[in-house]
Amino acid sequence: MKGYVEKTKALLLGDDAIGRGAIEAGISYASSYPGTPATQILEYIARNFDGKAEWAINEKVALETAIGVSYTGRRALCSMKHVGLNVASDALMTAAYLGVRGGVVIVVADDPGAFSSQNEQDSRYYAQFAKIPCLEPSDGKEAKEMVITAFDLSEEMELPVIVRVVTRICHTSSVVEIGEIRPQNPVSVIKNPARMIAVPSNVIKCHKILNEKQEKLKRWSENSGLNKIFKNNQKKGIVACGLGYAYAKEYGDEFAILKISSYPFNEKIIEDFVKDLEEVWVLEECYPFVEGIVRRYSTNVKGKMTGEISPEGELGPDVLTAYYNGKVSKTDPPSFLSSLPLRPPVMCQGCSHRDFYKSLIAVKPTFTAGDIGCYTLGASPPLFALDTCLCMGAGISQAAGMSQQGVKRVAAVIGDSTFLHAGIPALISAVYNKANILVAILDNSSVAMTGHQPTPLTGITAKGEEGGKVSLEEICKACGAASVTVVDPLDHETTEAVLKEKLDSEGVNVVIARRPCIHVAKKRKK
Ligand SMILES: Cc1ncc(C[n+]2csc(CCOP(=O)(O)OP(=O)(O)O)c2C)c(N)n1
Repeated sequence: MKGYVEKTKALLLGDDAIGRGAIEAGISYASSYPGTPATQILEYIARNFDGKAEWAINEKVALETAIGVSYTGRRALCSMKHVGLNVASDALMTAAYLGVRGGVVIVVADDPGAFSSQNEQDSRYYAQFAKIPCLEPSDGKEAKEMVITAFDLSEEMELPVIVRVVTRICHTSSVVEIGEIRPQNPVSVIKNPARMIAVPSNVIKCHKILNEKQEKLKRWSENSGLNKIFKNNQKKGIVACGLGYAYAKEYGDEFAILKISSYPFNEKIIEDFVKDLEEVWVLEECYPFVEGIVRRYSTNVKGKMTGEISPEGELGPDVLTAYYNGKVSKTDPPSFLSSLPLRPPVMCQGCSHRDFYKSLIAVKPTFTAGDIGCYTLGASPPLFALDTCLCMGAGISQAAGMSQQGVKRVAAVIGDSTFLHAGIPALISAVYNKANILVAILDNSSVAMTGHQPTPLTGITAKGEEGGKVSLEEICKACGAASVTVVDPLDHETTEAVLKEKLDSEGVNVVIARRPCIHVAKKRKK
């Protein structure tokens, strides 16, 4: 096990602690798609767990596979970054209706401050939307314990359970207790159509069962001890959710604290807490999810809805001090960050994406729809080579949309992993609807952006073993591309000539710019 280990204690990164929690909970399976800040959870499990730990092709597949494992009666962990839950949400909403057998825990890592993400959405709304429980730890130590609790809760309620963490928990280390590893559940396959087949004749009954669980879930929160009041005659108080509790403790003498770690909860605890308080703060990362509830029980609330705390960005440990010193305005970054130099990401020296962009710029597309990965940095100066970036897989569809309105010489640029994740349906749709676009797939043999994870194109698994291998050229041909041409982006002359020809051609033409990421190439040489 990586990290400093002393008898039954270890200093572990938050993500590693979560991975350890899942192993101790007796999982039989773990699945994920890379995404900062959640990536290391699966990497830790792949290194330290003898059973199956897999990179799925996207988050929806990861969750669906976990549900399949649950149908064998065994426990499965599924981890992802917050926007990954958007992709998995179709499976999640109905899985909540049908329920699970073996425990299914979904660890979702939100990214307040959007340090490495396309937005700063709040996953607690997904738990509420799906009517399932959500546990929210305040540090890595709690995260490990809550993953174990979440598996027990999942099996008790027969529901998937979300554990919501944030960047500062995933990427900071804390001392965790190393516990025993629970034996895995035995495999047992039981057919139960009424709870496994979401057809109209079943879903209303399933919805009723889900609705009936809601009161039970609130009672569970109440009895769990995870939501707790610390009050000692103070006149001011803080409702602290998840990481907010770590910040609230900084003000623990002067402020009473209500720690919230389990949703849904009985609102009586809020009512009891705010009674007699002259000032109530709500510290929660991302959106004012709990603040809206607190405002129903007190008129003395300070938080994101009234601007005492910035509704954008992350909180930071000095959130209240900054307010009392008159330093907070809605647009300021947290004051503890303003003292640090900005370090925007840049393309690595020698990155072949830069070579590709040189050729693309030279052939002057009318418009270039981009996507998400290291190659998104091509949108920045001095290249200015991309005109859009929305979500994974969107570039091909956006380019097709422009082409359908008669815009000529439109290009889409997408990475190999992003293409497999969400680009294939977009490519098929563009072919089917007769778009005229150039699709450039930058194949660098890895998911470089998130730390060089392997892809099915490399045929290497999350555990570094040999897996099945798929061919990018064959996929593109099977999708009906008018042509598929492979170039080496370092060969500027050929790349430029091919791009020029394909930009002016009819149909959907795919150009694969293939060159392993320099870091992957270095590792392979070693
Ligand atoms: C739904 C979703 N899942 C995960 C991510 C995290 N993520 C950003 S880019 C990317 C893939 C990058 O790999 P690739 O397309 O091969 O491009 P590269 O970085 O290697 O150039 C991932 C996994 C995300 N932004 N959105």
